[in-house]
Amino acid sequence: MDFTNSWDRPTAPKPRSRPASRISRRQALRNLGQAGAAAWLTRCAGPQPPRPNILLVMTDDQTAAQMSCAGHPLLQTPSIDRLAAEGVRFSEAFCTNSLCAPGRASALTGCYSHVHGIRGNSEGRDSTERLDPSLPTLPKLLRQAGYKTALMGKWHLPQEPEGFDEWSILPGQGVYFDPEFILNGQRTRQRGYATDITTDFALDFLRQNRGQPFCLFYQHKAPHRPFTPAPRHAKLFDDIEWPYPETYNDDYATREIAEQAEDMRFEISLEGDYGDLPPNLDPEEKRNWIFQRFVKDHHRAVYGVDENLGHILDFLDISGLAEDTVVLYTSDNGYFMGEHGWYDKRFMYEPSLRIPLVLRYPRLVEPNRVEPRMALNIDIAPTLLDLARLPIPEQMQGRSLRAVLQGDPPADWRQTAFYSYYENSWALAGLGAEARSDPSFQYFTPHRIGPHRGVRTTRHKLIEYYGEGNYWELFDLQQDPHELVNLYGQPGLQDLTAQLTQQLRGLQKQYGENG
Ligand SMILES: [Ca+2]
Repeated sequence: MDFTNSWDRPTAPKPRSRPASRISRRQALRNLGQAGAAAWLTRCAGPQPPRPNILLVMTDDQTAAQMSCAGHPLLQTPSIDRLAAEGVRFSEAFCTNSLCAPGRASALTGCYSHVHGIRGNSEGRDSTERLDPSLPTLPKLLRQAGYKTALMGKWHLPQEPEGFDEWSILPGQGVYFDPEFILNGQRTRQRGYATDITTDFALDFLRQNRGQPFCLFYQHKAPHRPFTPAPRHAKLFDDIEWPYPETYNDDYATREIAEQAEDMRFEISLEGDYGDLPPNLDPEEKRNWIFQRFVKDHHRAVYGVDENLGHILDFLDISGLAEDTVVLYTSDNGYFMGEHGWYDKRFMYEPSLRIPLVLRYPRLVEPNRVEPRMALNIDIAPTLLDLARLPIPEQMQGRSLRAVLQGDPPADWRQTAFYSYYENSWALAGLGAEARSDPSFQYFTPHRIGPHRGVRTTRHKLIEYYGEGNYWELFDLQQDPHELVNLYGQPGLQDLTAQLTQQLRGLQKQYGENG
């Protein structure tokens, strides 16, 4: 292990040169036209490739928009872009419960929160939650099949990792600088920046295990709050004013729950994070200062992730592993970056619901494609098992994306996505409807967001806030992509509402979710 990490280490400490053949191949991929794609398909129809290595890259609170391959106007993510250019980017990928620990548990198990047991962040009153140990998980199954398995970085589940031969994890949320890590059960202080250290652990594992099938969970704390970049990136974007989202000054008209969600407003909840907040600012100046700072730091932290991902991809190239390694890039949940005047996640609204999802596997997947079919975080485990040619356990509720990745999606591929957020659901216990509908009733911190569930189709979204007086929202995402006009209860929409409600109840039944 290299313990010499410095916060200000040079941006390219790993070998960056590659054999000429790797460069030629990537260039060839970029130049693939229709004829090239046909040749690719012919190649994919050949003999079965060797069993692939698995590299799961998971960030924390990164939005689907925070990638230059997704059209971000300011942030440059050349490493994620490489994966997208050499693989498939899912443009409609969603989490199923927009929160850290539940998202991680869903990726491990292929199950919804109410099945794997982690509904909240396992903190405070939710601290008794445990991942159901009887469930099959991706690392356990791969390990049983002979893979060497490892987990490096953020874990955030309330019990020790299982199914991994090696693990080096941040305790809980972890910290960015000189963090404590738990190495196979032993606590040890590391020197440096968490994103760099996590990468060094990952590279060490790859160097030592390149000769056998491996599965590496490479999971970053970044860009989670307090959104702290490496000092070498701290000045990025300093010379620009970050553009304000269209919904920055949302008045929450027609959305009562959103109006009540004051703790989601960054000027209310983030002021304490910034000791260098200038004095004597008026409220609007203060609000804008905090927005500029938090949104820039968040993107700077993603910059560090992308830079480090580049070192990992370079290593796969240099080692000759790239062709036979499935690389899946995602985040545990989406995030509000000032939309609706908010930070954080939780709500089923689009910025929080959407996650980045990019997969590269040169042996089977045609490069440079954007896939618009719906993918969910519960699809990750079944997909990676399927690509490893292992059976998918019945308990997994997601579906393998393999056929979708190969451009031959099943005719019955999902047209609806089910979402359910629970944190604070314990606050409902023992409270009748009368108490919950009392205007003075509030869910507890953090964020005071009550439990809700919903269905998203390719055009509409119906949300049921069942903990707050049976409040509903209906959005037409085609006419109202920013979800500003709640159509629920409007004349002429009874049939649509009934259809979506039926779909929601059908999905609850399908997944066994009863609140
Ligand atoms: Ca998260």
